[in-house]
Amino acid sequence: MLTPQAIEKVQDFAKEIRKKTLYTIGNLGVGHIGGALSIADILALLYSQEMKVDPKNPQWEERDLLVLSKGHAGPALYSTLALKGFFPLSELDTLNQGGTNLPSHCDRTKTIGIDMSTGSLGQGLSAACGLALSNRIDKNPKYVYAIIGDGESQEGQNWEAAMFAAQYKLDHLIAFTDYNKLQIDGTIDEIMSLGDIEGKWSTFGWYTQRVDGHDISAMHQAIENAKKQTGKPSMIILDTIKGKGAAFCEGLASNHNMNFDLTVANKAIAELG
Ligand SMILES: Cc1ncc(C[n+]2csc(CCOP(=O)(O)OP(=O)(O)O)c2C)c(N)n1
Ligand SMILES: [Mg+2]
Repeated sequence: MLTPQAIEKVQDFAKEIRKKTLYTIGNLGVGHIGGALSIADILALLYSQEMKVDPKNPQWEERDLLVLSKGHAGPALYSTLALKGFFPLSELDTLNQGGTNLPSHCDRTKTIGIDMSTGSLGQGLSAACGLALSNRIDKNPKYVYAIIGDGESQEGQNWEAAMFAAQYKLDHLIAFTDYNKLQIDGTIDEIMSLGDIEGKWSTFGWYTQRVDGHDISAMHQAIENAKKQTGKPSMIILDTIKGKGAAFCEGLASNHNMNFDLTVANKAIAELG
């Protein structure tokens, strides 16, 4: 269990991630703000409490890995990595500009601290399975974490990965579904409902939990539970709000890839306190 002080620290980190993400996308003028803000809390928890990482030694063999399969949320991960000291905060000013190390979608060949290139939805969980299996073959006990979108879950390749991970008993793979109920064109339920999403993952052989994706303590407990499982991969469904924490976009179906400038961003940053 995390102490109240530890929870507060993670919450503060999540707030800083939200502020930097708002700044970075506002500075560029356009970006995937909704899906970036919905994962700020899980990123803060992973990078401050759960993952073994060393910003001074980003290729450390024993580090845990993250596959941000919904690679369009890259700016939230870049903010997290910059705040952790993987690269200078000033690099955030270059998001998606010519010659940048920070493209709009994650690229492991460009950005220090990014473990897998993503952005073509549906592929990240398969990559995470491969990493988890190869770590086991190498007798390296590190964990592989993956974050997939709820709209992304409609991609069939996820379900092939689901079968694979269960078949190979990938118990050092812990995946999250960012269940923010929205995709590009509207709600998940009106476009292609995930139905009984917990039942689906359980039936595919995964240890499945569902928690509030903005509740640090509940997510930490779920990760602890997942680590205790042997012989099964874990899926943690996170109930989240797309655009969480910024009044101008929170919960809006139109917040997927939004145009907004620094005036709007700075107002939202000030409101976060
Ligand atoms: C294979 C593929 N098809 C389409 C896209 C374009 N695309 C980018 S984000 C997105 C919607 C994803 O929705 P969801 O997974 O719910 O993400 P979030 O709500 O977190 O933004 C789409 C269709 C893509 N990146 N890859
Ligand atoms: Mg979504």
